[in-house]
Amino acid sequence: MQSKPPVFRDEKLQQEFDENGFVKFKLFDAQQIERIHNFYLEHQDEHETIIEKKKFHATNETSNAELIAKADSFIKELMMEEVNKHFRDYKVIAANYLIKQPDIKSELGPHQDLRFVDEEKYYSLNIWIATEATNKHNGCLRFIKGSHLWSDTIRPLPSYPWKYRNAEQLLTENFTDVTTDIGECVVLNHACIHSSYPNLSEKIRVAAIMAIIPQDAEILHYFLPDGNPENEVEKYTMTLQDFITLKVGQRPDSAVLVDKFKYDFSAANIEMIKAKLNLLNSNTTNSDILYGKFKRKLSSLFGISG
Ligand SMILES: O=C(O)CCC(=O)C(=O)O
Repeated sequence: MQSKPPVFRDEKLQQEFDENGFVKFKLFDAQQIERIHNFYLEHQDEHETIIEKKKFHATNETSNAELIAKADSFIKELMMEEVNKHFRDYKVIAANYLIKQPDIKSELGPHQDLRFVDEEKYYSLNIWIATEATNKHNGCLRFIKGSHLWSDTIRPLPSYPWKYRNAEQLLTENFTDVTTDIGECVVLNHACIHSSYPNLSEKIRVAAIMAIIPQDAEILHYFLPDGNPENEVEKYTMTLQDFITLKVGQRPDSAVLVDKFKYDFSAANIEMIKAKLNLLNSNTTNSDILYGKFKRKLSSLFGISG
């Protein structure tokens, strides 16, 4: 069992989160959910300026600083009506809408989210809540149970070669679907491998997320400049304002650079992944060649692949 500082008030939820890397429980009532949905509808046009290019999109990809700040404070204020009842000793980082247009291209492939803290000592997490019940048909989440414990990984912006790039097929075959009812949230460890189905319904799927970290953890941000053959990663300490003003693909404007280090981004051993998945005797093939050139692209704070 991990000795990282707990943030859940309920021990059972904490234990499930520690073991699986995610947990779901009822957080909001129907009126609160309606307010989250209505705020999105009021700002739908501003959000949907990018839907020609992206069928899965986030507020902070709009490059609309005013909208990003407004959505961030609206979601934080609303979430805080309930979050203190369930969490303790934490601090909030950022909040955002995540939208799936009704389109097959709204699928989100296997990924881990950004690394916001020193994950050898702490974890960071998203509280994710959709404004209607979610299932396989309209874009629910799915997870590789326990994958946050597989290995320590640096996950910088704007893109990097993902540790599990050689195992996308294997991962896709081994996800656990997490459907939700109205008002249920999913809390996910940013290091846990997850994905979400495309939205094949007739309506947009609207979700809000808020990222939090343990109270004592420093907020970190990792940046890997493009065209950097040495894979030299820059590590910054961040303020909340630094996240709001962070521009896609760019270094933070005024955050403090605390370290630069070379990092080995080689792919995970496929046998290790199979062992973790308890699949050592299976015939699943190694898709290393197919995905060998795959580079994980992160276009938003929360690790959305572009
Ligand atoms: O909203 C989704 O479909 C994906 C959410 C996600 O990947 C995240 O919260 O990190």
